[in-house]
Order: sequence, then structure tokens, then C-alpha cells
Amino acid sequence: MLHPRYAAEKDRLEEQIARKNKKTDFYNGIYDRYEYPVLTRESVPVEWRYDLNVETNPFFMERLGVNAVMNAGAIELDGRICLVARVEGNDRKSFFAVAESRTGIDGFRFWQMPIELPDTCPDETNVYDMRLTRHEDGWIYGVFCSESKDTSSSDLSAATAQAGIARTKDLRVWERLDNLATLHSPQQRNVVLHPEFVGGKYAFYTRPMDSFLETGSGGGIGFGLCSDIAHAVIDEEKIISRRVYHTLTEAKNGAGAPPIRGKKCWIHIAHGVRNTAAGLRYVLYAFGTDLKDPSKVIAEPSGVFLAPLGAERVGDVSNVVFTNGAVARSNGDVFVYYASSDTRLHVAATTIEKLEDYLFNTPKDALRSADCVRQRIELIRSNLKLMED
Ligand code: M1P
Repeated sequence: MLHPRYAAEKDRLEEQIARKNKKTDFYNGIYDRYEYPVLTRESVPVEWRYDLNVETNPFFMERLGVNAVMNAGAIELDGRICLVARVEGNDRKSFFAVAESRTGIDGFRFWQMPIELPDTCPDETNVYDMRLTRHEDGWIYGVFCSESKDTSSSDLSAATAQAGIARTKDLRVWERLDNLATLHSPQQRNVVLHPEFVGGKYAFYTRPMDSFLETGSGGGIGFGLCSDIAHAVIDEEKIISRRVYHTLTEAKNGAGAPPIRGKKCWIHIAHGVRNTAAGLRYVLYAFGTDLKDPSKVIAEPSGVFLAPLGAERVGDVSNVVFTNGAVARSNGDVFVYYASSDTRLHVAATTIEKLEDYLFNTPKDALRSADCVRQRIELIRSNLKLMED
């Protein structure tokens, strides 16, 4: 028999799903932020967490709790916005699950079952952060981090990160392909597949790393080509968005959502990391690449695109925002899904037109205080002149 408490928990979830989201009064002209996260641990179906049977679960205890719902791949499918979220169980293992919404800003509901990826890698301990790419070859690809224990090290925490690749047509049936092999980088995370062929090849944004946490000699976001997606091998990675001293990418950076095709460029929203006395700080930044040659950066606005604010600043890994999914609709609207502090998922809404204005008209980082203040004085002077006229 169903436990009597089930109905109350289910009602609570339904109330949360029905709640309309509202723009906050945050303003920067670039995007709108929303009051409520689009997905949290409370968005997860009751049936995924509780044994509903009153005989086997008389106290209606959570048997398989969920700790966080975060970093989601995003795609529009049959007119709905679908997120493939990273759902982290109380056991610290993540899995993927689809949540869909009509509006893209609220009403996200998980499908009945989480995704069960083909279990092809016996050493794989954890999977997370799927980027969804609708490729011109007709498939939807999910590229994600596949993490395994590093058995060659005596350090219990030592791990290796690889890019797993799976493909689907409907987000329900998935085919797992070989993990990406990058011949010159021992580890990879934050790998993204470009939506179009480049010179007849599949193009990946990579993030070469020497170890699991440190990018080491890896200079930033790389770009590489491969011919066979089923056995993807990249022999050469060209760094396209470098880590730079005393900028937001100093410690590391990584590609975010698959790039969005704009009118003037491919729009990239990535993350940059710097070290502070309080630990690593993750923010989002943006850059644009050439429509014909997506490895060529042609717009590089200075500074932060989006940083954690208010309650977003606190969570399992505080002071973090992270994106791996955005959707551009045919009317030019763009939803950027970002997680805060590795705990919950939010949306920022903008348009392709605004993003391109931001990319091409925000000054570049002048890299030195003296030059940065000159940029600002120039702005103030021209504003004062305008006010006098
Ligand atoms: O904890 C912040 C993020 O850390 C990792 O990103 P990166 O590889 O750039 O350090 C990822 O594990 C990501 O999931 C996480 O949100």
C-alpha cells in the first residue's frame, strides 16, 4: 500500500513545478536573471528518492536521497526546452536525467526515468556535465566527463578525467561511442562538440589537463579535429582561449555550452577560474569566433559575463557559477543555464542580438591597471561630453 505521506510530498513538488518564475530587478542590459532556480534537489521526483510502500518504509524515509541538481546540457526538442541535468545522489555519484519545460524559465519536470547510458567502461566511477550538441550529421551528441580512479597513484583521491561521447535522436535511446582520445593531453574535461563539420571533420573544443584538478601546462581551451566520431582521436589541439595572468582565467578555463551560431560569429560562453584566499572562484566569460573558422577568436570582451550573486554564492562548492548548456530559439531568444556553487540550476535570458553587441562592443581587457583606468576615464569623458551637449 502507498504510504499516506506520499501525497503531501508529491503536492509539494507539483506546487514547485507550477510556480511562475519572475525576473529579478538585477540589471546590466546583457541578460535577465530570474528569482527561482529552474532545477534544485527538490525538483527530483518523489519516486526516485523514497520507497513508497508503507510496509517496507513505515517512516517514509528518503532511501536514495539527492544532494544536488546542477550543470545541465540544454537543447530544444519538439518545441520544448530539454535539460540533461547532472543529478548528484547522496552517494556522491552523478547521473543524467532529462527535465523539460515549455517556457525554458519555469515548469521544468523530470521525465519518468533517469537516463541509463550504456555501461561500456567498467572503470568509470562517475559521469557528469553533459554538453548536448545537435550536429549537422543528424545526431544529438552528449559529451560528458567520464571519471575513473587513477590506480597508478597511491593517493586515494587520484582520478583521471576523460571525455565520454554518446549519441541519441530523442534523448531516450543512447548509443555510447568510444571516449575521446587526445594524443597530447593525458586528461580531458569540459569537452564540447562543435555543431557543424569544419573542413569535413568533427570539431571539438577541449581542455588539456596534466592532472585531474590542475590544467598544468594546458594553456586554455583547445580546438581539434577528428574524422571518425565513433572512435574519436585528436592528434593536435590548438589553444584558442588562453589562460592569462591576472584575469579571470588565470587558474583555468573551460568551454561551456556548445557555441551558438550568431549573425557575426560563433558565440561561446565559457568558465574562467582564479585562485583566491577563499579558494577557487568560477565565473562565466564570453568570446566570439569566426563563422567560417571557429578556431579563430574575433571578439574577446574583457571581464566577467556572469558571476555568482547573493544566495548563488553559497553551496557545496561555494563561489562558483558553471554553464554547460544554452538554447538559442529561432526568434533569437537565448536561455543560458548556469549552476551556482555546484548545488542548483538557474537561467539567464538574453538574445543573440544582445550577446553579439556585448561581444563586439565591450572593450578588450587592457591587462594593466594603468590602461584599464584609462579605458574607464575615456568612457566617463565621452559621457560627460554627451551630458553637456
Ligand atoms: O566545482 C566547480 C566545477 O569544477 C569542475 O570544473 P573544472 O574542470 O573547470 O575545474 C567541474 O567538475 C564542474 O563539474 C564543477 O562545477
